[in-house]
Amino acid sequence: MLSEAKIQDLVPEPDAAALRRSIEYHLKYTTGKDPSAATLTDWRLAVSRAVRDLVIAPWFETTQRVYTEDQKRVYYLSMEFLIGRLLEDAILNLGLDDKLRSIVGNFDVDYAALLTDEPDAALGNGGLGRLAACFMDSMSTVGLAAYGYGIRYNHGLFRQSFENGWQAEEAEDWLRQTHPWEFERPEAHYPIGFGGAVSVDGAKATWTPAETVLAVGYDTPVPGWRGRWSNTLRLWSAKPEREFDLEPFNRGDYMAAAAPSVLAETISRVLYPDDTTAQGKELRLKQEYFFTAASLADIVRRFLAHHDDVAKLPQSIAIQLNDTHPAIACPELVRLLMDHHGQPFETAFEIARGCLHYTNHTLMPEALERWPTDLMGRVLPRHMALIERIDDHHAKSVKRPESVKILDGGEVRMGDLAFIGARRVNGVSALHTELMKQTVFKDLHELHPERVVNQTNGVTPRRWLYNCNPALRSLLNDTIGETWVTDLDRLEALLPLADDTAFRARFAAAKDTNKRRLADHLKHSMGITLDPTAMFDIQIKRIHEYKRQLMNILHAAALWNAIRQNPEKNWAPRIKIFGGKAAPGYVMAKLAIKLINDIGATINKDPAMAGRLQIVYPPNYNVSMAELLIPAADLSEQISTAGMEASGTGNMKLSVNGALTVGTLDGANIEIGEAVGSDNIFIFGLTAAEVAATRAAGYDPASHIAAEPRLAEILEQIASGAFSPDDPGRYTDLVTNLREHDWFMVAADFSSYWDIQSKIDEAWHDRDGWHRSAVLNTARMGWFSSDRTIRGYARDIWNAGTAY
Ligand code: 73E
Repeated sequence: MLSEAKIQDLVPEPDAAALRRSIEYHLKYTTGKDPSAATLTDWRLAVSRAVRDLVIAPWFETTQRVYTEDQKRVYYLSMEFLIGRLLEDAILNLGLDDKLRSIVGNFDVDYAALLTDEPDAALGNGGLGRLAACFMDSMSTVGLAAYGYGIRYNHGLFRQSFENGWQAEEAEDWLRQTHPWEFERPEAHYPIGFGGAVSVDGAKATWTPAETVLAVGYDTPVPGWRGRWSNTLRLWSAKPEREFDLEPFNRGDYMAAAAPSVLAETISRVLYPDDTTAQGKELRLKQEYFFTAASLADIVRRFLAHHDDVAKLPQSIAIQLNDTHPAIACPELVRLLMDHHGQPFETAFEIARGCLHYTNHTLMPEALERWPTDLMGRVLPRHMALIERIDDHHAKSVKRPESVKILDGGEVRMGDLAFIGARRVNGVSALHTELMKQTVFKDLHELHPERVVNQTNGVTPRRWLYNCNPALRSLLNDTIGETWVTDLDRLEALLPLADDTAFRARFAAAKDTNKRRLADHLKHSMGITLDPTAMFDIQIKRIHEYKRQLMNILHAAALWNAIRQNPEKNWAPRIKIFGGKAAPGYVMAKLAIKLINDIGATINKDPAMAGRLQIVYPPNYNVSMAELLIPAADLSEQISTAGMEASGTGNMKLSVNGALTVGTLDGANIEIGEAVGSDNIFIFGLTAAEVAATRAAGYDPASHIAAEPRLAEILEQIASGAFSPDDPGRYTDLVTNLREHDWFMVAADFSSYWDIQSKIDEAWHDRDGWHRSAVLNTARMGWFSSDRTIRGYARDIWNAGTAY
């Protein structure tokens, strides 16, 4: 372990004068600007570079140390890293907030505006991508030798706006200004092949690809808390092998001359905007192979730089596959070991399996990746042959081969490939892991009972408490000191204070500050007024039928009816806030957005709702918006159909910031409920087992609707165009679907949801009781730190050490 003195040396606290000089230096010599001509962005880049300089020493130190001690390295392969902004994160991490605020102020630059000038790095869709970002933060904070590998998309997740209540999408462009956190590594480049043919000569196969692109690495240092350790995130960008064809240029065909670069660069151009849905597109398969192959080439090169026996790979490295997106890693590693390092198939497969681990994130059939064998064979002929061989090899080694084939009905089932090629397979919450064993991986689990383990997700307390909630951060630091930042269980010291009136008042004041901060923001960005004393009832996540934003907005409409019928009742004043994007091709999700906006418009313009009920849906929910919304939430909506949300991580962020959860017994909600106690969470609805049994028995939504007049009434209203007078038939299909199919069981759960929301109204009126529960949520959520999750992976899966 590094001594404290050594840590200080690594990040020498710069005095204000040195920091100021560094900013001036970068403005002048890196950007080439004079202060009088500098734009806000010029200043931001100069400040970012001055801050970045401070993490270089620990970064070199970590790399050097891992190398000299030959530590086991962990490689986290993920198609998505949903990072968000980096500058404020780095500033708070290094404890430079006060200093920089005053230095930047002295330059006559608005510090807050400078921080928010940074575009979000939105290289992910939702929970899976954000988990990867939280893990990078935790792996550095606990001092684990790790590299993240992914794709440097030119365009991250699209920007969302609303046009007349409908979602509209616009390309995102985070790289338009220089991205000051990355270092291009032109020397770290690998040719990646596609297509072509394989020739076999005895035991030796030679793949001659038809096209080749270059993967070029871009490195971002990822400093752990106080910069005491720093890992690397390496993102691959696709470049042409040759920029330009001279022959067509000389003929005057300038478009054709540039063709190679256009073709190659398509591969890392844009993030597929689908969350929990598999895209069977050739380009997607190419993206997956592109970054996986580049990462493995880099990993093997680094290993061979100081080892000579590839059979020892599993002792030196552990590779984690974030879902099946990089599952081609198994045949690719086998290919490298056989075709480049002369290993026989069986040995190659065992070495590969010794290195690989697979995290499953969803059981939904539409999310499970399957590639047609003809597509796979065309794009990756050598891999297709190896997948067949792996399938046969596995089938021969087990009793019931027919039930566990990777190749099925002309398709490659990537989940099965990932499972068979992995040492360990994990789910992301206790319930999800159990369901994995009982459903999609039932047969494989029976054959390999030691393989499946659970690692319940977590979130980084740095970004999701310390950074996003300054009001609560100072209260916590004043009350229990700062150790909670790297040891979130310390929040338990708050437990006795839940009954302390003075502390509760301060806790409530912090929440109030956050609600006012959000209200100010929405005033400026949307021109709307929010009453900060109302309950902020928040549902923020991707729009998906299983997450049931629909049930939430139906509840709002039912509440609207009930309040109009009984305006004098003591309703808890509520502001329902929605945030989230729909995949551009997901028609039902986009219709749900329009319905939220239609019902919202009707409610918001009804004077009888003033001070009682309001609907707010700010467009373009992203990491930065989450950082504003989460600390301001009173109520956290986690209402997925039980059995469908693998874990959820927004649920954790909201609870640790003192929001009470209304939720189903799904994903990590169950474990959150166990942690915070049943008095401090509002659980409702069918269980996963009941959902399965109801479906098996033949679910009939109509009977539930008939038994719940509130639901029947709003469905009537929606179907008759009460919220869409401009197009009364807009929701006909949506309502018919609810009445006749309702796969996600909105009708079955609605009464239970209504009842629990009424209890929530009552609980709200007991202000002391509410605040007590809020304190207990924060106090008992320590276990949901991603530091705990990462220590779990290191111990149970990677067999890797941590320095802290
Ligand atoms: O429950 C969440 C989970 O908290 C799950 O839906 C999400 O992963 C989170 C982190 O574990 C997830 N995303 C995807 N699958 N599961 C996914 C699938 C395909 C493309 C993009 C994302």
